[in-house]
Amino acid sequence: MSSAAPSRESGAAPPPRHDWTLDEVRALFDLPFAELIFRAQQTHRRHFDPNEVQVSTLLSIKTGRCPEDCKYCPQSVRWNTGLDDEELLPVEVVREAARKAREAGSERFCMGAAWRRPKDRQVDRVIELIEAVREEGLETCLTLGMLTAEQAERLRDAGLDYYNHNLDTSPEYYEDIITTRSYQDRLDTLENVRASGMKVCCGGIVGMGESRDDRVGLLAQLANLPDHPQSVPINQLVRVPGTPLEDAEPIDPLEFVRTIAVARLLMPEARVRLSAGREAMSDEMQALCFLAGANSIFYGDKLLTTGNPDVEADRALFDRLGIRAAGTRPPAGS
Ligand code: SAM
Ligand code: DTB
Ligand code: SF4
Repeated sequence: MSSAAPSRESGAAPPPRHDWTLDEVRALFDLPFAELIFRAQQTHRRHFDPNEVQVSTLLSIKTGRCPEDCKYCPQSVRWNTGLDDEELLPVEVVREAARKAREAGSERFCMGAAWRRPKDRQVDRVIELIEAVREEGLETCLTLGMLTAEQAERLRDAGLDYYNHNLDTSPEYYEDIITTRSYQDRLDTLENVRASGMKVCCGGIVGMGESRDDRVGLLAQLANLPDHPQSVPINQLVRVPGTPLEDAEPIDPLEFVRTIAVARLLMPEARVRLSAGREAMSDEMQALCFLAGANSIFYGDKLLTTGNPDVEADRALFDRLGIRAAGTRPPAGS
């Protein structure tokens, strides 16, 4: 074996569980840091190459004036965040953005719209966008808000690979954050997406002033879904001026790393995405997150409306850590 080959954990992996109790998840969070990270890294190596990270690019295809009241979100019509609103983007603009993302090395193109739920005629327009992105050779992901079963089936038929819909936080903390759609509404949309056969991208946000028990509750909800989401974005709140959470107490960085590690242990086969908030993280903290089992990021200098590290910074980070983007191969002989 060449010295650059990652050591993989051998032995049969236990089957994924869907019956986690809150006490069990709490006990993982309570482990000494070194023990938690070691276990997470062991689990990670059973299922993934630890030196490979999946990269996706985000584009806001419809920006601002959202009727929902999510307290973290710069796009809610209720908060004055100085955002430039934009109607649904034309297909050629989206195609061009997808082409650039592919040229930069991105594998998946994720499009987000500031809607509560799309109307059927809006789904028609979005299907044209899916087709254009597919023609550029990228995997596709959408996040449009709540979906009916029929809409999910139409998107699946158009070739959509992933649908992102987050639970955001624990059921207990949820009403402190959003009042215009319920936790159950979210579970219903997730069920519609799952039943359509599309892959599910579902995670949450930390650093919103929630307690550790809320982080425990969020991860237990995700892990106890009928199937684990294939992709689990863990967002660190981007504190946008004008939103009610602009002054939220930042989360302790090591507690964030613990959240990643517990997500990896609960959902061993999922891509755990180190999602929003990386601009505020040091290289060292991101390295710890990868060590804890994160293996996906957003790539490109913008998320939906807020900033993200630029491609050069991420290339330099990957080089420092010996990480390569999924879908790329190391040079022969290395
Ligand atoms: N409107 C759709 C919805 O909410 O279902 C899709 C777009 S919405 C912006 C997608 C996700 O972005 C939210 O569920 C939330 O998890 C995340 N998000 C929004 N604002 C954020 C912020 N300031 N910091 C971190 N994550 C954020
Ligand atoms: C997810 O969990 N995070 C992404 C994606 N899914 C759509 C969105 C992050 C948004 C951060 C705030 C913004 O840029 O507007
Ligand atoms: Fe609207 Fe989505 Fe933002 Fe909530 S998170 S306000 S639903 S765009």
